[in-house]
Amino acid sequence: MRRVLAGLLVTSVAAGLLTHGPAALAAETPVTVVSSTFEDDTLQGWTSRGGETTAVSSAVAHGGARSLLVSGRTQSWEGPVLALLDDVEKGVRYNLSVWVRLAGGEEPARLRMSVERHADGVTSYEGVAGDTLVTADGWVNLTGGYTLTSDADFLTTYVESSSPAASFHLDDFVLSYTPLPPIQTDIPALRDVVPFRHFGVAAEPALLYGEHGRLLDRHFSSITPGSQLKWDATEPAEGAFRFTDADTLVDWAKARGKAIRGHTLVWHQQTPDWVFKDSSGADMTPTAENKALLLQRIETHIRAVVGRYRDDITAWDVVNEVVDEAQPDGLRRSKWFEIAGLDYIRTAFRVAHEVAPNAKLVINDYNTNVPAKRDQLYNLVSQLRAEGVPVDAVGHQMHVNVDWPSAAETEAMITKFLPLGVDQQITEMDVSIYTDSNQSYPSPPAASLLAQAQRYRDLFAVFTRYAHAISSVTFWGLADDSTWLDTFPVTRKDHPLLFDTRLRAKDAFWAVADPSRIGTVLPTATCEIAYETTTQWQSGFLGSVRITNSATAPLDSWTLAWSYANDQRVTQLWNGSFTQDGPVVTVHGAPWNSAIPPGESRSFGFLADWSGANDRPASFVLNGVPCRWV
Ligand SMILES: [Ca+2]
Repeated sequence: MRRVLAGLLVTSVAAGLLTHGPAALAAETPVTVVSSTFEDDTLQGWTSRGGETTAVSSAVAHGGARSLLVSGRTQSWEGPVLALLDDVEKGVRYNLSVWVRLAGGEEPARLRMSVERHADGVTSYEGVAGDTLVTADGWVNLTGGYTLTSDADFLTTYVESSSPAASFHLDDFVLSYTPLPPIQTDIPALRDVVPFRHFGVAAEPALLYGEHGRLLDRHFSSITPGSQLKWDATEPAEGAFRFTDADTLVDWAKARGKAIRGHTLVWHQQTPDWVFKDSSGADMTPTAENKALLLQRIETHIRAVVGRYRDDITAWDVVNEVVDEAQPDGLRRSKWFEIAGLDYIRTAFRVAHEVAPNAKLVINDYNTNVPAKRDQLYNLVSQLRAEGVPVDAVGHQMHVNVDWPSAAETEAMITKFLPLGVDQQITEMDVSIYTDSNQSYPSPPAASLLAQAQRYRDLFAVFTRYAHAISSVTFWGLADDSTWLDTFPVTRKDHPLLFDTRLRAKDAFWAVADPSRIGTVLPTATCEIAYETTTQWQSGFLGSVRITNSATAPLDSWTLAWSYANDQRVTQLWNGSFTQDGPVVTVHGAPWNSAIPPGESRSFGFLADWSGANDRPASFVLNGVPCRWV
């Protein structure tokens, strides 16, 4: 499994896609906790991280007439920093947003925004917005989410640059959060209605709080720590074991009587470099000596990690993604394999079984519904079990999409392993709304969400038919507000899970809970927006927007909001009035076009400045309700 990213690039306007009901709508408004505009000619709490100079500047501004200018940098980590400890509450998901621009004459550079946290004498650096190309020609928005998940005694946010010397401006920083509505309690608890012994999600510490924690607790009977038990988290340096984050998840689950899946002991990713260095510190080559050293490291690692949770973790993904059907022998050419051959798998299972004889030991992989891969995995499991290697279960990751695989392919995946008498587990399920890397939807099309529900329904029908052979079903994430698919295989918003970005049950939820109700939560689009750039020139453009009332009731008045992804600024608008706050434009209808009868449309036009790029807004919200765009 790949890493789950905590960061989620959602603006305050886009955060409410597909939520319905008064409670959800009332909670859509973001609450600003901190904002920095520098219009009072002070630093507003910002300081320098190092020896650079931080000062208010009137050379350029994103909003108003002033910005912050950082100059005299000599180190990449030098940059403006703001203390947040007094402003941030544990367990709340915040959005951080700031506009940056290089000082005049600077060569383009990559800037990023991060959080620095100190706790128990340990310093952590957590990314909020990744490296983003910035120039001296226009403002660029850095934005991302952050949740503080443990007590801290120091917490700051800062902006730095890959280019040590670049001087840059910063303006319109906002720290905000959008309160979540209470979770639905009038829907079935999934763990009570599915036939599987364990029904779980991959969890991060941020999911244990507030409404996320309540949703997780209500519907699921098992968790899989998403990244906290991987080798790079538990043994980043040889013999230096670290269990703080894993303990947080394990303790939470134990206190609520939930099962815990361990993920993962041996994988070709997220393994520190030191594991593959020989005794002199050079990269290992395939020698008998190096093989012995590598197997010894596997044994030491597994004894420590599995041993710590011997009484708590009921299943372990002992090895992950070891099959490569393109190889004649079906075995992935990882460093593990190149140095130790199949013995790395044998050793991992043997030691795990010695330490935790009651845990189910799993060989976990993706695309096990592809016949060539499935058959190579079958051959490997057959061989290992014939040798007496304690492989108890096959893990099917099930990272699939709305079009694939079919129920028949999935049934063939399950039935292939039945003769071996092994347990089977669905370990990382999600159903992407995308079927190729070129697609990117500003908001999830209703047809995709319906297809997704039907896919979940068909695949769960197979799992249910073979529930006697499947002890566990786990999703790779809790809700659509945070999924690793937002950045894999490309960056775009995905919606692959059972709950939406506001934690409301989707049709995909009903596909699992009660398929007869699929379609009952499909959004009834009440508005459609046509947004057009009519004319565009070097620094400006002319735009038009048409709003269609597709509901059955008349609209007496309307307020439309959207959020620009680039540095667009509306300067004039007709047939309405407007305000712009950072990227968010809000338009009220003029007296003569504020009423829209059902089925009719009203339009307005505007003039705006742009620089860098002029992408259309990702989403539109009319009177607090997301619209369909056409
Ligand atoms: Ca300003």
